[in-house]
Amino acid sequence: MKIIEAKVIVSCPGRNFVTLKIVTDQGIYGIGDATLNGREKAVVSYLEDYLVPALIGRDPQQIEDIWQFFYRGAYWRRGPVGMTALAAIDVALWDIKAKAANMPLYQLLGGRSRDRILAYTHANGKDLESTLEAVAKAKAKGYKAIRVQSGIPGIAKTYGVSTSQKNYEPADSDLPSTEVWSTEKYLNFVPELFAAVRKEFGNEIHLLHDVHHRLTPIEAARLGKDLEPYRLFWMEDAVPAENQESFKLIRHHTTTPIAVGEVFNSIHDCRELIQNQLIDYIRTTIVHAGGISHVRRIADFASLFNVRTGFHGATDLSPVCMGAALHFDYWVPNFGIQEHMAHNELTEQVFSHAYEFKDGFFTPGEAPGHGVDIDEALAAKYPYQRACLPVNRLEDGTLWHW
Ligand code: CS2
Ligand code: MG
Repeated sequence: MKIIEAKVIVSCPGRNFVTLKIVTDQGIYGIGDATLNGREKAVVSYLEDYLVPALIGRDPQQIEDIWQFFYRGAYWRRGPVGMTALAAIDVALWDIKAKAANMPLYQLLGGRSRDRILAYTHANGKDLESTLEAVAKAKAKGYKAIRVQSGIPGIAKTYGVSTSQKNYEPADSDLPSTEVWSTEKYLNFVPELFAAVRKEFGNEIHLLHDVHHRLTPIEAARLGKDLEPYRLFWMEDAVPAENQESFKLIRHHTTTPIAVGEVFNSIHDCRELIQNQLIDYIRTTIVHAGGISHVRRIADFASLFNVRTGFHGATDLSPVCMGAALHFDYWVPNFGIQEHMAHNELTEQVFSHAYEFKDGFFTPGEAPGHGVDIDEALAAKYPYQRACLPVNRLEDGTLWHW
């Protein structure tokens, strides 16, 4: 079997997505997600100018050798752009291999380890009252796990809170918009938020929260302690995770479970966190961490240290990534939970998928491959529109973590 074509499809059905389609001489093709929110064109160039020319003519069955060629052979290893480009190739090749074997991808990985895949969704509101309403809506849709984010009294606009009726979309302007942040106001409010959610909805539902990289380790330790009475499923991205060592301080002070990793792109970003059991869930995703071949290594390593998977699944990860992730979730022994922010109607039209949601859980579907496809003609109707993620400043103007 030979790769005869690999094309990069950029489309913006309400938000930008980059999709790689690899076509073989036997008519089988595979697709991979290559979307990096706010940096899409960088991945397009990395693929079109450097990786795709070296892909043509290769045997698509040699998934591992191709992975090593583009990782070890890159010289400039790791990083979100290169590892997202590599991930797209990897997922497309796994899609081809499973289609050639006429089996759903999870069977190729080792078969299913569970009957269904627990998912969590987002509930957010501009204030406490509207956030409680959003939690009620998510619960009514059948979710058993809900991420709760709220506007913070005294802060005009903050991460995770939609400013319209549409789903929250952080890449909201051509150039970075500026948000203002106050750790004090946040730390004063969040325990009150979760006290209100638990009072309203009881202890049955899993509650998650995304701090989004904004605290120092001791502040994160304090928040973790303050949230212990509300028994969160996890506290996510409490601190910027370049300094893996700093998680020792958080771990020392609180039993609130810790999740991190959506911005990681290789096992080296999380090795210390995992082997020292400083986290409970690893969130590296198939689209940003080198694809199925590399995330499988991360998950297997994590299984040695009681760390479970909790893949990132925001709307800026396309249905192709969601499909591949759900096949992986179906198989992986140390599965934790899968994030699911519903894509908009247009995206659902551009990307058909075999995965299904029912009563709080997903199943990946039985179609050969990962079960997701792209309607190229429809995708072509929605041209790319640059959209960048915001920046964040403290109230005194200091540039802070977004
Ligand atoms: C968030 C994302 O879903 C999450 O956990 O961290 O919304 C994240 O902000 C976006 O994916 C960034 O593009
Ligand atoms: Mg997050």
